[in-house]
Amino acid sequence: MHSGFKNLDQYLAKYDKFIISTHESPDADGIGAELAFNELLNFLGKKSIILNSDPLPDTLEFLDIEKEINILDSEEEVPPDIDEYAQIVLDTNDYDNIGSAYHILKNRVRDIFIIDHHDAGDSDKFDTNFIRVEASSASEIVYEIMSYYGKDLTFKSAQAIYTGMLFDTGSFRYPKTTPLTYRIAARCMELGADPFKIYEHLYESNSLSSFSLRSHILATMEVLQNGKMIAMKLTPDMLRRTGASFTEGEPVINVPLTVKGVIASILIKQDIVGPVKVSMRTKGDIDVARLAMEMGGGGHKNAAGYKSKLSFEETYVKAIESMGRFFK
Ligand SMILES: [Mn+2]
Repeated sequence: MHSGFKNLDQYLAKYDKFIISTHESPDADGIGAELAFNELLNFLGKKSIILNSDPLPDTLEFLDIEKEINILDSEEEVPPDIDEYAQIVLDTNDYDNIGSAYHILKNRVRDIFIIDHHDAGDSDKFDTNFIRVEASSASEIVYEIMSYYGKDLTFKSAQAIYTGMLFDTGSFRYPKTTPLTYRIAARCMELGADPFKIYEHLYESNSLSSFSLRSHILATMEVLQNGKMIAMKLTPDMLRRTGASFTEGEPVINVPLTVKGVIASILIKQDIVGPVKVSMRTKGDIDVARLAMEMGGGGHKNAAGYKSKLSFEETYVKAIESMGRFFK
């Protein structure tokens, strides 16, 4: 059995009140895992609050049936008895990637525990948390944790876990998709998760402004490495012009990989307020997780990213340069 179960067991036994958080710009996996995990904590008789740094995207609002997700954007959201809470972070092991839910709460919560499936490099985070890099998604790990505690899924948690897995596996395609992933998906479906409706919520509910943003991003494409890599930009100016949100632009990074022969896609991006970020998506053996970690970020073998302290244009040039190692 994975050592994470024992670590989590000990952690949960120590405390009665928990704050559940995921990474900034939360995605379907982070949100799905949080909703299911919150249900588990309630089942175990614990008090818990979901507190995230950023609001959930409109496309994911259907998951939050009982309006359990709170945004930590000011001191008012911090529980008065914060010193009695321990924190559980889902779907990231990089503290810098948690945002205000980390920066406002650190040194005030009693402890912090990670449940994640991203590569944590050579760190000792594996020893005391629940990090299973082979898992398709944090949602899949939460499903296993719920089974371990004998907690049956409700419609709400089944839908949340299915959505998290669907999103993180690129609709059950990416390499970490296993027979177990499909078995969990089947169980979620038996409990009412509707594949057609969930897909529609995630991928066929885009706003017109996001479609316009997509056209701006695609227009910046630069073909590199003899057609094997494509680089694109998402700028604050595009967001102002189209009225679309940053999170609506981020998935455009996947589009170049639909082109035959393209094995790497990079997107240099910046929200209206915030740092310049680099996202990388690859196919096959191009492992960008380590590259991202060298730059202070993280991720998976074929999907990773980092933040940059350089200007947008300098970052763009450097990001392309650093990918060169894969094409020697
Ligand atoms: Mn994930």
